[in-house]
Amino acid sequence: MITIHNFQNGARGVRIAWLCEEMGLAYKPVMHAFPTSAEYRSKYPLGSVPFAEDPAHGVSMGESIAILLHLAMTYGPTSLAPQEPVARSRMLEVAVMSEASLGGWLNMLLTDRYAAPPEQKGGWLAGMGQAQVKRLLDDFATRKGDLPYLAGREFTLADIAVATSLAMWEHALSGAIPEPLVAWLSTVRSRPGYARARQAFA
Ligand SMILES: N[C@@H](CCC(=O)N[C@@H](CS)C(=O)NCC(=O)O)C(=O)O
Repeated sequence: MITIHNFQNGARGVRIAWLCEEMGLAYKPVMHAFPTSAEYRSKYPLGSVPFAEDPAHGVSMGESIAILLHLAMTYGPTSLAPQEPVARSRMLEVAVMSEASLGGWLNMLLTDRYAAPPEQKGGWLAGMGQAQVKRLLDDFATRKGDLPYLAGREFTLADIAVATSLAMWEHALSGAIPEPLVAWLSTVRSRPGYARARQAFA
């Protein structure tokens, strides 16, 4: 049984539960308060979420995209992580971008909005962050073009990765979704696995 540690409604933990739902993998959701406890940090010293345990394979790991890839590689193959090199490269590029590029700016904006002292909010870097997020969302839209999904014709873990990043952008940062991504986002969000994954951490 895979254990997923997360905050209540934490989008990055939901993305792991969503992949498990899509793959039919059993998982146990464990909810933590912020800041995380000393007991949690004894398992995962960074103290952030998500963190996953997969005891059947002796695995304990953080970084949500790495966890998605671990699960897809260990319990696949499925169309969520295509084998064909071109489709796979698109899936990997978009999935990694969702955290290495988009997620970094989202975290900076979340810190500015919810943790920065009032007199320091909304500075030059926050303006740059807003502009960079919009640039990345436009890039996702360009990559998708007329294709149904971000990495091509199939729904993949890249769609899960970006759709959950967009939940942070839309709901925690009041960000707008660019028009070319609206229909795609609505389609992927209507998947029953997404509703079940959100429910697990509600
Ligand atoms: N790149 C990491 C980001 C993890 C992250 O920033 N998690 C947030 C919650 S979504 C968090 O734990 N923030 C509190 C902290 O870092 O102490 C991932 O994808 O797992």
